[in-house]
Amino acid sequence: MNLGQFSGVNAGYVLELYDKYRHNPESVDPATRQAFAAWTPTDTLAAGTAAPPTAGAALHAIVGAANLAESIRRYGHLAAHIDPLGSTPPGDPSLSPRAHGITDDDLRSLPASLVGGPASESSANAFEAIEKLRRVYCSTTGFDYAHVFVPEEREWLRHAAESGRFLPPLDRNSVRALLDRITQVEVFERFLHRTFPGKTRFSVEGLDMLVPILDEIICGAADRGVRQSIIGMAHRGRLNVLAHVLQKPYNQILAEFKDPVGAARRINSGWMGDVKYHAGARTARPRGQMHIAMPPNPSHLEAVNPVVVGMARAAGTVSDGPGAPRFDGARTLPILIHGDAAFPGQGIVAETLNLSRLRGYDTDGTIHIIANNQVGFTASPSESYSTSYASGLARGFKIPIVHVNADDPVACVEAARLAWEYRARFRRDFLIDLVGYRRHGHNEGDEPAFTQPLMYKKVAAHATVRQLFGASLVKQGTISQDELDEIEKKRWSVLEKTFESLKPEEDFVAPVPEPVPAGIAGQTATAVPLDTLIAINASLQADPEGFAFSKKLERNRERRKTAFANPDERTIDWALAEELALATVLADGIPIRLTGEDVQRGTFSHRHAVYHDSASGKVFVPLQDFAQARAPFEIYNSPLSENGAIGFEFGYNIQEPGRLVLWEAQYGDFVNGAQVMLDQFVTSGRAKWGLQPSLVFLLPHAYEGQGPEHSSARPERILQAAANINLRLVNCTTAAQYFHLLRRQALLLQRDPLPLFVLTPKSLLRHAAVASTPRELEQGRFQSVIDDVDAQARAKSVKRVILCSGKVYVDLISSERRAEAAEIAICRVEQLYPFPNVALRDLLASYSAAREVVWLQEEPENMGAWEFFRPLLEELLNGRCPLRYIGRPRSASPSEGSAAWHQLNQKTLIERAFDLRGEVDTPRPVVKEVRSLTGSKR
Ligand SMILES: Cc1ncc(C[n+]2csc(CCOP(=O)(O)OP(=O)(O)O)c2C)c(N)n1
Repeated sequence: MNLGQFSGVNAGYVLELYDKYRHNPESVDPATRQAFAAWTPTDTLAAGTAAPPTAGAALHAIVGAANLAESIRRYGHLAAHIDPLGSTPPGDPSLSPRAHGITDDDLRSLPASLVGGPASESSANAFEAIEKLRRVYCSTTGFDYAHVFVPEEREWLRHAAESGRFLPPLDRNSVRALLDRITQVEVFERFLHRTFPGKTRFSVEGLDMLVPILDEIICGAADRGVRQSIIGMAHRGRLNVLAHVLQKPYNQILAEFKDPVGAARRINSGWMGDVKYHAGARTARPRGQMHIAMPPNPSHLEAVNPVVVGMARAAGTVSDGPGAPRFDGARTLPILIHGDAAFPGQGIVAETLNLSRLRGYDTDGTIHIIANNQVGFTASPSESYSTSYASGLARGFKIPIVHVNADDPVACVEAARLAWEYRARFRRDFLIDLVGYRRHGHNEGDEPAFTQPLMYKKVAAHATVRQLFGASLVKQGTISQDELDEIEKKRWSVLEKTFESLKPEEDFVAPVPEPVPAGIAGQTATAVPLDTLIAINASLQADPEGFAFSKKLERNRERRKTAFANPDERTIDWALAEELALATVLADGIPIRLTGEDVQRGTFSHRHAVYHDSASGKVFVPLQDFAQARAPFEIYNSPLSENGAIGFEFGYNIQEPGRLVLWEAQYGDFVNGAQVMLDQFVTSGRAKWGLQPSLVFLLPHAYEGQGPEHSSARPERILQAAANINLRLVNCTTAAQYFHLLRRQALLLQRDPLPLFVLTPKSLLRHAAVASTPRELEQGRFQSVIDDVDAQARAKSVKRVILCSGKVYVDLISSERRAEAAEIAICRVEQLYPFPNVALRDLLASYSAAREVVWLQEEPENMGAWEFFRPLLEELLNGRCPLRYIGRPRSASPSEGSAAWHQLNQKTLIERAFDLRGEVDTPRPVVKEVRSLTGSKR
């Protein structure tokens, strides 16, 4: 017999065993010894060289048996009966002895030890051991872990599956408690179905075991000292989980179904509320030792994933002193519940999984559950994913997967216990693919048989998991039929009593944010005494002992070191203003987290918040290592993600609102890759759910001739979402303004938190016109509008007031035509939202002789702030003088694709700004001229 004909890892296993036997026959068990004794391999086998060995039939059978065992471990899940509706599993040829050239009789003649593992221990021969393996791997659980690369983990998973050590106890009390829980879950849905017929609730029925699975994970985690669990989930089963896992009182849920009109009267501060199956909750008291939270969820499936892991990261980040904060994953457990169509379909899932092992994002493992009802709205699995299972994506991330039949409560509980133990031991993600069905249509008013007639014939005839489990317990004699009925009756009566005493108006509870006293933001004192700044800067810029800075950074470092030599000299550039702002915030005891693509150095090589020793590669982070710091600073280069990365930071921010959390875009326009996060969470989270985010977005951009991307950070998108004071949008033009702005944001975290969008510059980062003096940090505060000081001195002769924002201001004041434009005032609107009504009103009033006000912007007319500002400015002017627009024409693209074309347009823009000839009555928008100049007129 030629050993070379055996494929698979078990040829190696047999040879290893044989080698052991050769050196010491006593080292293998007697049956194996006997098999090897009948086999006479050539010397070449042992040496592993030249001619293939020959052996008798025994060798063939031995290798076949070992390969069969391995195939069952790897592919047994393909034959597992994981579908409660009874579809035939695909199976795999390698699961049959024939595929390995052996028969059951061969197996009977071989020792059980060839199969290995716990299955072999109590078996008389290999056949028995293989049958035991089949019961483990091909039953109602499909253990799918062969893709796990770490041998220690794989071995642990193998042993866990085969030993059955995570099977739950099956004594009377335990199974009765499980039955009671399943009954509670089912009765809740049936009660709602009967009481509110046709009302959407996205019932869990068909996946009822979701709740006991969560129980098991949470109890396991609580026993091991985890104090907080954060659950993310979509609509399916949410009400049930809220009621039973988060202990949201029945009366609150029932009141939401009643949708009382009176509750609407309480709506204020822009609060609009959301549908009940998007609501979040937090357990008021710990459940056992554990606090459980579920953030609110938008309709956008899976979007909540990075938010939950960000929350978990924040909850586990210990920020009790300066330096780098410590992360303790043992404190918090994130759990994500996915849909079987949404998990493979939504890219945010991959983005979130990709965060799971990254420094700065790792949460020590998330437990994922796919609530797999084998249908997505009306789509069947073959229309939803190209992988074999809905969970396929997780394989690439080497996440162990257990597919489990939702009609087998014992198997489900085992899967949950295994998930928790794996997570606790290896601190990595785990996935349970809970395979069930959907009892009703997508929602309860939907007819599923239109599209899945065969499936729904089966569903209609299919008993519930409570009925099946209850019947099996009665049959086994564990409980009586009367007890079964009694449990159900008790659960109905709780709901009925609650409903009878319901007072919908009072029971309806909505989170309404506290109104903030007017003027807080504008009055926030952000100046820092010069002495303090000098001391902090000296600490920040001190060279650590023996650290070799890059030679190319010498000038930069020298500039920062000497920045305070003359307090009235413009020595503070953008990066230093930022470093000082963050340092002073840390000195005030407020922790900071800054992330984004390449933020440590800064996309434009300006920040250098993390230095790398040229010789050793060691890093030095001044903001983690300066004497005055009282709070930790963390800074991470994010992965190349916007949607996932922003979702994560949003979660971090709402979990720990006392920390200043900043995210920087590589270029501002890329923020649109996270439009879902902006729309669904950041800008509307307050109106829908009463959340109070304060996340900071730094959005570098500039019209510099580099094409349609990176020119605009698309302020129009942010302004479109601006209402009810839900955010701040700023485009500031000096380093001092940026300094005061960041400090203001930190100081308002507790008192007036709002998301802050900062349109930050690119080439202006080092521009002399943007640099500020140390004195400007020592004095003043953030100004939402900056007047033209020179023009103000001759206000009576000013004919045109130009209002502009951001970099274009520098283009205007750097123009040679500026000197001769005495009749023109160039004023900056530094804060675009909240609209600086009072400041602008006063400013415009001060130019009483003005014959026109111009809004000037670089963006096309349909972009930028113009369309938002126009009605507001018209209201302020109240017909006193005309309001004109100078800017690029309406355009589908934010800017020109050629530098030459850009320069031409920019030049025309500036010329128009200083050209008073065509004023007032004959407005000539730049649009026409630009088109003809570039020859693109149609
Ligand atoms: C991003 C997104 N796209 C589309 C929808 C509309 N939608 C709501 S539920 C649903 C089906 C989801 O199927 P699945 O993930 O299997 O969850 P199930 O509803 O079956 O529990 C769809 C397409 C949505 N909510 N979110």
